[in-house]
Amino acid sequence: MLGILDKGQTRPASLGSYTMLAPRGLSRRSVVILALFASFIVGLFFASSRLGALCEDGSYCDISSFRQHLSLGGSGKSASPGVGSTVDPGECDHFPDTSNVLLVMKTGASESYGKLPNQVMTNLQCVSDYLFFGDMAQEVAGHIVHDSLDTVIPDVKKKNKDFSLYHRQQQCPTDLDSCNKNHNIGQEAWSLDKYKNIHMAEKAYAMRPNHDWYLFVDADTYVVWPTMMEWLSKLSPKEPYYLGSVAYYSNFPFGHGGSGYLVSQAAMHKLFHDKNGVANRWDERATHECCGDYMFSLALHTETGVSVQNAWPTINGEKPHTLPYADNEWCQPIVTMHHASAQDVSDIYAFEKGRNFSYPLRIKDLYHEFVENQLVVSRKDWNNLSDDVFYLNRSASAYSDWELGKAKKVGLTALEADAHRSFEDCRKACDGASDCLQYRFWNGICSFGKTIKHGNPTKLESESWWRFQSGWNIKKIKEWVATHDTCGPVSYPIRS
Ligand SMILES: *[C@@H]1O[C@H](CO)[C@@H](O)[C@H](O)[C@H]1NC(C)=O
Ligand SMILES: *[C@@H]1O[C@H](CO)[C@@H](O)[C@H](O)[C@H]1NC(C)=O
Ligand SMILES: CC(=O)N[C@H]1CO[C@H](CO)[C@@H](O)[C@@H]1O
Repeated sequence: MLGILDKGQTRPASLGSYTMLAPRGLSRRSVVILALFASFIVGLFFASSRLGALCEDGSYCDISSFRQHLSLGGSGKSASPGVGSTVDPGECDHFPDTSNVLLVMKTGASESYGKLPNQVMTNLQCVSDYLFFGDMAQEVAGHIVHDSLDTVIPDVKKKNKDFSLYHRQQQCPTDLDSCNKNHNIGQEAWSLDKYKNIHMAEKAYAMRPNHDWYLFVDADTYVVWPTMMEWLSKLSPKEPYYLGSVAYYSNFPFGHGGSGYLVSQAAMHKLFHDKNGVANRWDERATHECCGDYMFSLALHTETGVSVQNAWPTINGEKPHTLPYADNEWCQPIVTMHHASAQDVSDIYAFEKGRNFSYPLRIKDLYHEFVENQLVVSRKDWNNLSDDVFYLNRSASAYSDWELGKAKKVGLTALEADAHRSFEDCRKACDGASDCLQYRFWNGICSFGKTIKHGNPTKLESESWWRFQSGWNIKKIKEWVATHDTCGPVSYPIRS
């Protein structure tokens, strides 16, 4: 008791004064110490319960993931960053609550260092929960990448040259770039990739069994979260959904992986709940099939009967400079883009932030932000992707069946008949055709584009015959935009 008396109270004058003084002493130091102790206990309790929650759903129970979890807004009930976050205050103010979606991002060890840190620093800052899967266990700038292939049947991995990259990576005694330098890494990474998709879905579901939606994307996919969350709020995860941009392999439909695909809780539950080794049933088959996104569709359909539903162009494989800006897409909402470089991801995120993460983001919004001010009358060594109608002289070069198939052969106007002669003739023909907005000249082919596309620089060829040149009819494009720019209420794909 003495210890907590005020300095001047070392000698209790009397029992009476002591009992009078004691409460005063307690109300100062003792209260401070008790309060400190109590908050320490509460803090411990809180921390262990959060750790417990993390461990239960199969995640890592170490301190770094606990800290990461806190900084991502805990279990994601709030979009605002938590204590200890490196996210700027206010960054997530207008960002939607994404806590019912698990983002599963696929990468490979040869690209993960180049792509993941940029995603984490931009578009994933305010996302509540995500997992990275690759072809090797890694820690990239403090973020865990899980090996999706460690559970592939050992016999399939053995003596299979698809796995040579996998084994080499694990034995690499220096940085991976050096180990991969003298190999055809693009081809090797592609061959290994097809084994990942079903395994990473199975692992993600085991680690996080309770999300409403599972969104599978690549490391170069941009996700438009505000628009996607609005769309998903209209669909029930209790229905077995598998939504994507449909592609076909041997006539079998699947959701294109780079565009991303969404799988509802009900579909994931049918595929994986209370089952063992679902992914392993497909390992052998993958050795003689083409791709992982196709394998996932095949597995899901075979095991559950659920088929992909087409959500294109909302789920999209292009990005602002390669998207066609066309009648049927202009007003549509967009929630994914593919082949997004680190700069694309950073730029599109800055654009979204600048509009306070408002929704919907329509395809036309990307045109106005990224393309409109870049269009010029013509560009040399540039492919504007115009390929709707071709004009060519079939005896002037060795044209492919595809090119000959696109060529207009009958009923040519005088301008069209001359279009193949030069870039200038091609321009005149396009100017004279009411539906031609842009054109490209290359290999003696004049091609018209009836939609707006920006495109890419091309290799500088020494022979002028092989140099690309592209042109835009700015006046007609402006008129087209003006007549299409008013959109009605937004229409999301797939109705429940
Ligand atoms: C974004 O929100 C802030 C307030 O939070 C407001 O001042 C600003 O004008 C908004 N910007 C846009 C483009 O809506
Ligand atoms: C087509 O190409 C051939 C071979 O180069 C040439 O002789 C002919 O004049 C060309 N025709 C036209 C219409 O350009
Ligand atoms: C990306 C793309 O569409 N590239 C095409 C550009 O045009 C040339 C010539 O027609 C085609 O060969 C490319 O495939």
